[in-house]
Amino acid sequence: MQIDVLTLFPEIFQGPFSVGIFRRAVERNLVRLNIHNIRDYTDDKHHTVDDYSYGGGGGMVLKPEPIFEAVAAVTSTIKEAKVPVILLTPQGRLFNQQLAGELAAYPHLVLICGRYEGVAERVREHLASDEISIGDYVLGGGDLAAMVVIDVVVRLLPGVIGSAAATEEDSHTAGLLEYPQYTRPEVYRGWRVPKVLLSGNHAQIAQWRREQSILRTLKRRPELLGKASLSSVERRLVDEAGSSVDSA
Ligand code: 9D3
Repeated sequence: MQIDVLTLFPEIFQGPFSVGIFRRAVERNLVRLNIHNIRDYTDDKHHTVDDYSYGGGGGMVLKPEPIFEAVAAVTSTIKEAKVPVILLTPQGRLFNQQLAGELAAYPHLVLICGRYEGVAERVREHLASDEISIGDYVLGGGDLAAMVVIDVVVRLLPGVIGSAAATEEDSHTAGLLEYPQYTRPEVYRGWRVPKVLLSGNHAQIAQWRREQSILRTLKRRPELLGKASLSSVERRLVDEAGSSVDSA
């Protein structure tokens, strides 16, 4: 997958993507990340990227011209007919794992990061194919939102996460919170590891973990259980525990 990002702050994309899983994915040519400075696509002496809002009030608005020019420059090098051009904006479709899955199916993405008080409406109307928000809180700009989207999408690309087992486990536990995890020592400051985990009985361990996941989800994020795929036995566990959620 190739990802092109248009931003006013290219520097902030350097850190997170030069380490760990993402870096390895780049080295193995599973993903290519190109960061473009919107300011490079201005043609006036002062490289102006923003302007006042028609009608007055509010703050500055990102001008349409540099963003249109930048997208044209990027897409002119791409052969696919339909490249999603995604505007990160608080007004967008709420990002989640499902939307990440949809984006991961494209060979190419273009992400536009806004700043200031907003992006010219004509970018929204006539350039962006999609608008995405990462949650109901106010960020300083779209850059961190784009980085979140990239992080989540790239993990879904084939071969990026090492083992098929990990991805399979993810789908098995989809929609549930994680079970408690323990490592050595067996007793730390008097806190013991649950006995079942030391038993060596893998079927029993799997069952305990599954149950912990379900009960923890019920207690902390009950709304997730609607979409999770549970067996009829597990549904009954939820219904029984649900009437006394404190026990979870
Ligand atoms: C009073 C109007 N403000 C909207 C709440 C203006 C405004 C504030 C901050 C407009 C943009 C921003 C910067 N945020 C983003 O560009 C952004 C964002 C976000 O703030 N939250 C969640 N997802 C996203 S995606 C892009």
